[in-house]
Amino acid sequence: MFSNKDSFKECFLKRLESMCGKGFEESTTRDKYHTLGNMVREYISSKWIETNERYRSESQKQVYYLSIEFLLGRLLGQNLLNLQIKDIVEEGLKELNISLSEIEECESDPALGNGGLGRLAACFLDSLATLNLPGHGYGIRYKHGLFDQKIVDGYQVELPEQWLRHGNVWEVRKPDESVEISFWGRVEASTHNGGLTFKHVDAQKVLAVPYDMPVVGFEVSTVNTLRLWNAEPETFSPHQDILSYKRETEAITDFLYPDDTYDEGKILRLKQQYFLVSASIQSIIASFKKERSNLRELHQHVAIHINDTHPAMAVPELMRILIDVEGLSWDEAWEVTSQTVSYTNHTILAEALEKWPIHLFKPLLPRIYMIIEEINERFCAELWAKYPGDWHRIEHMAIIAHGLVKMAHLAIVGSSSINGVAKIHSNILKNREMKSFYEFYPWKFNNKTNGISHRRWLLKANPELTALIKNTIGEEWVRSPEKLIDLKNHLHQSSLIEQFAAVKRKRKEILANKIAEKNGIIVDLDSIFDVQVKRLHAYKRQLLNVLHIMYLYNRLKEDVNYTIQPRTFIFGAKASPTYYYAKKIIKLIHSLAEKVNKDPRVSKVIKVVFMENYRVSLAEGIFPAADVSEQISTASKEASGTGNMKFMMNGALTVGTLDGANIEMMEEIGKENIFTFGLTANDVLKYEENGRYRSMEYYHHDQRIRQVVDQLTNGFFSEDEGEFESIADSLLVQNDQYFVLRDFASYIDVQEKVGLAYQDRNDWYEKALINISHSGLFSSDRTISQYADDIWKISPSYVKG
Ligand code: 8GP
Repeated sequence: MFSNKDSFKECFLKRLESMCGKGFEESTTRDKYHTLGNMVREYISSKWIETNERYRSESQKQVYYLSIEFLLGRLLGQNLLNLQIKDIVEEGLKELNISLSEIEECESDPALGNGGLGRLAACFLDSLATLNLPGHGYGIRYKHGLFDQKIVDGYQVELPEQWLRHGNVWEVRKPDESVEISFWGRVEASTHNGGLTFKHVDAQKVLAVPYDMPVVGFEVSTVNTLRLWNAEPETFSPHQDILSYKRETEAITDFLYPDDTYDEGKILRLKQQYFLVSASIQSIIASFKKERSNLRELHQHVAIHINDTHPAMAVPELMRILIDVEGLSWDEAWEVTSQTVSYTNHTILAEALEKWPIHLFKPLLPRIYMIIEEINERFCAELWAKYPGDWHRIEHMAIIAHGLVKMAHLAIVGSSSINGVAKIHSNILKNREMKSFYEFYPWKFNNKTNGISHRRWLLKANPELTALIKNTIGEEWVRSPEKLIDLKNHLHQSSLIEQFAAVKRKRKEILANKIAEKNGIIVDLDSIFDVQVKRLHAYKRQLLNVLHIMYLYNRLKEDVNYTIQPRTFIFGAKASPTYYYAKKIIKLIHSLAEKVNKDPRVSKVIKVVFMENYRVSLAEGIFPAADVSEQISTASKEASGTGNMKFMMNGALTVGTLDGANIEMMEEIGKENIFTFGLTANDVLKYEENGRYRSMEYYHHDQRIRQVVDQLTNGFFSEDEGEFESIADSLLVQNDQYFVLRDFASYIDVQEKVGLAYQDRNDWYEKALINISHSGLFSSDRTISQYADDIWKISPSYVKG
């Protein structure tokens, strides 16, 4: 191994030859990436082994974080940084005439997630390792992660993502630790010692093979594990049609979130969920049993966290293993299970709350279904005892009702803790969405406001800002991000403001170059970089942003004397492949960009840019360059948001509704350092209850609204007047479910304020620095410490001596 620049160089050259079978001159950048990646993984391995041994010898309580998504992003740069060998490597490579950043570009971006929930899981892993907490991730090794987005004529086209095409240097396949998963078949009951026992027979068996990836803590010796399961056929399978068995099996881990519009897709999704859960629980129990034998004590040594409802079958699966395999009684197993499992809810959107039709569930997972039935019966009996005769309430709270298995109810009943992801969201859960459960189990409910890893979103993404902060307040904040608050003591220094302005400009320049290269659009560095990057969804209201730009366009066209602070509107978003409305919005953004950017006069003042294939690696270049962060969801709908925190940490000012964590950001920085607008969550909830909102009234009474809405269908954008009719319909015919028109005027007002505020340069940058100085609160280290103390009851494990 290497310990300095020279030994690194020597090692690297030798390894390059032996790994790639080529001389240095002939090797490609990818060869170099693979060589370096392998060296780094080797560098990690002794710490990895040591960490596992330490956990074993100290008998520490472990937490296992089960998640159907881990949106990791590239690992090479982050690992180098966390291992503190980035400088050695970068300098060594430079002397060999190789650029580290070029090598990093070669790494594919593991996109094993859709958005917020998956990226949160990745930040959590980073924090767990850095805080020396014994916590590991369990997920699925999808062959194809979230699709690659191509834009063709303004339309989104999806291409299969291929992160494994060139192999994955970080993973270690562990076939010896494979486990069997059973689907289909039936349950056989028999009597044993006077009691009934159950066996799942005639099942189709599938092998779950673990691939372990190291999770390297920052500047510590802890290396935790992310275990990703791969589905493989069993070698000696008695199946007649071996080919279709193989195909069906491999399909389980082929794609992230297959389309579940049709039943076949639903079954596949359900299979994925059970596959993840069963493999993980079996593996957890196996490692528990290596050290101990009394499973009645499992909850004292193990915590299992379910990230949203996708892994909710952890509850019946753990019950199954404890009862059918380990011989515990129902009551013993229930005591252990309900104290081991905890659950986070990430959304209140009805379409995301999973409900499985019994007719699909029961044949696929007969024993699991039986156990859920029993949990449900016992739970309903408890309800009956507390609310005798209140059928309505019991029906509403039951786990199985109306032909459906309700996964959120299962998760709540089977968990010791249920948390939301921002204060407002947790309150909505308690007072509305899950009110009846809160009344029944008040002690289970709590809040854990989300956080982000400042190591990825500041140290790695924005080295220029990192250096400036270190020069200003020293380095303590790197380990303790709450210390960023010290920046506030330096705000009076005009040199700090100037230096920050220079950093921002540099980062805008880097992004502008990328935009020029990818989109062929030249943007003005003096313009406000106004950014909305996130998944495309009606509730996130990219449409409100678009309508505002249309309004500006109209003003600029109609009044030659109308002046505004120049702006570059930047979008990045993927739309779910079958979400037609969202795909139309992407097309609309492109049509608007075409109109604006091609107009000789308007384009001098505003530009519209859509950045293709938004993903973690692209995001790392966008957040540091932003002046304005758009967080404009309909109040009450965005559970927390985490992009808002990434922008804040990089010194962008938020234009936001009083939704999710925006509210807590405002409480931290003060009203004067954020631009809020629009309905509050209470306003929205009231409207939803009383049904008094009429979008048509806003259309009729506000000429500005009428003009932009009409432009959606009057041929303003395209010859095909029907192109955006569905969007116009969503606003008028369907009464604007997300209150876009209701918030339009307020949004225009606040955007005007933003434009004016930007003109006072000093004041703007001071506000930006205030945002940065308070962003430590939104570090995932804070969030994870709270989970560790309040929910999992785990403590750090340090190397002795
Ligand atoms: C997201 C929430 O929308 C976002 O507000 C929050 O910050 C993030 O989770 C992390 O807590 N929710 C999801 O990504 C989500 O619900 N995804 C499931 C539907 C797949």
